[in-house]
Amino acid sequence: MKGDDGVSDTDLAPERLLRLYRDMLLIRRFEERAAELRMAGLIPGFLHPYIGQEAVAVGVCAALGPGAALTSTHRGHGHMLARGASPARMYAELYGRRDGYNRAKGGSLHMIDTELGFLGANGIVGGGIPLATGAGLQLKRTGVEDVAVSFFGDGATNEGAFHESLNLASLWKLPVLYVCENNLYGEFTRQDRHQVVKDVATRAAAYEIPGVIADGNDVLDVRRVARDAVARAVAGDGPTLIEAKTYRHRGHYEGDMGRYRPPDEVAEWLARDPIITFGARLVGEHGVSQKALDGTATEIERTLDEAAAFAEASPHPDPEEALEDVYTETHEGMALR
Ligand SMILES: Cc1ncc(C[n+]2csc(CCOP(=O)(O)OP(=O)(O)O)c2C)c(N)n1
Ligand SMILES: [Mg+2]
Repeated sequence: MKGDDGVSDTDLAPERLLRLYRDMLLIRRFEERAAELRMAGLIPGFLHPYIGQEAVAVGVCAALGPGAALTSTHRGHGHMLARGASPARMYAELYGRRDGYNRAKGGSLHMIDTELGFLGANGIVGGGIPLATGAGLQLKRTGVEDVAVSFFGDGATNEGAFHESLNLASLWKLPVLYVCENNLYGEFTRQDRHQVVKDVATRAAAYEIPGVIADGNDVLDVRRVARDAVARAVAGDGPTLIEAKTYRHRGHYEGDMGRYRPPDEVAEWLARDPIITFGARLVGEHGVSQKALDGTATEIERTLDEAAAFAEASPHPDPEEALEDVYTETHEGMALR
């Protein structure tokens, strides 16, 4: 299968396993430090931390080749980092600086890197789902054996865009992975108060496609399920709906204390931290040394030190740049640029 390493979970070398650990920890620390930088006044605007859900982005991206197309959500930093984005350019974008991925016009909610096939975070809940469907259609029309992936939350599966997309993707057998990260909440509303289904995966039945549940706190389980879905997609058999059961450790956005969640529920999920549990498995079952884990953590701190310094040193865009790279029309329909 194109881009896949063809290596089963049990055969993954310790270096590959350590890489998955590293990618998850990078996301965790990127987000924690972003929260601190925001508190220090260096990052303006909203941040929706991906903390707790790292195994989903890393597990799915580990199953993809370089030609895949991805769409994301308002909680998108983890997806972009798992795809291999530069933390320095991401921080620069969050700081609102010229060296940011989108020269400060994207920010957290609309950061894009088309070179990575990352078609963007999205402030519109469910907004990335039709985009990935369109990317899947393009792959199919041009005969490219690769996949499109859409990440979205449980809340997004109540949007019309989700249902319309699955309907057409099923009908046209598009090579798309629909990855629902069910973190049990849409904003401040618990899942059982915003939808009747407990398992979002059951919604696949309406479109006669597979609906598969993954342990979203287990990076290897997510990778396994994603690999199966990629194989099905590139074989021409159509899309798969993956539901990754997971939890966000913090509030909906930085500043939300998340008090609407029962403390025992939070404690239960914190005990299943995807990074801590995977680290313990690496040491206990895969012969990875604690020293290697510690070295990985040190390397990540250095990378993020440099990333934050890069962002801070990057100039603010000139006000005149506001009209570059945007398409605007006046009310008379006259293009400004
Ligand atoms: C179309 C639309 N409706 C409502 C909102 C406000 N909103 C932002 S995030 C969010 C909750 C989304 O929940 P979910 O899809 O489960 O993602 P999560 O935040 O849990 O990652 C809502 C309702 C929005 N941004 N876009
Ligand atoms: Mg949710």
